[in-house]
Amino acid sequence: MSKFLRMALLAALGVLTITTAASAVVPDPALSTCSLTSCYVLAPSGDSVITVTVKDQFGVAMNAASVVADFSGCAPAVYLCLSQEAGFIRTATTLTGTTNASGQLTIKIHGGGGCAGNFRVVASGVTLCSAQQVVSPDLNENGSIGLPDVVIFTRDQSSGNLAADLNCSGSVGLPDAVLLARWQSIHPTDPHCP
Ligand SMILES: [Ca+2]
Ligand SMILES: [Ca+2]
Repeated sequence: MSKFLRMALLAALGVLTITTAASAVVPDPALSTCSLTSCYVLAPSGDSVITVTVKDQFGVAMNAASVVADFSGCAPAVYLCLSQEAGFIRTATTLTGTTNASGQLTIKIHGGGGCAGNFRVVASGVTLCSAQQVVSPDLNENGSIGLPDVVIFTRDQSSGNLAADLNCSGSVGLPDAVLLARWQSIHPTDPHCP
């Protein structure tokens, strides 16, 4: 092998190594941030906003990373309204958006229903955070907050069903009833859930 050919092969190998390293950049949950806690309140008005900042294993903000709010671990008890915020793609159980140049994304989810399951926020295939309980003031999953929800709430309060634990306190009581009344007063409906 000539000296020239050997140098050319080494140079090509170097490019290949660099390319492989660059493609291996993935989100690092330890360096990223996510505001989702263990209990999430899902409402037609999308009040419970989740904010994420996606960073890779080098601590560098990831621009244009795909971030999925994944309710598949909760389906079919949870529904997502047919209309969502601009820039998001909806399926029956997921809502997908894209980070900005700072690696940030604000996720406002319009939906209802609740479950004890696994709701995850996933960036480029890596789980950033998760909630084991999803609750909702829209207890009958019809896209609005009204009398039927109050009826179900009363039943859940009697039975201790945490589906009505609207303040994620671990029990159903007066504070949750106050929250439901407030929702019914301020956000009984939303244009995203006709
Ligand atoms: Ca309802
Ligand atoms: Ca509560």
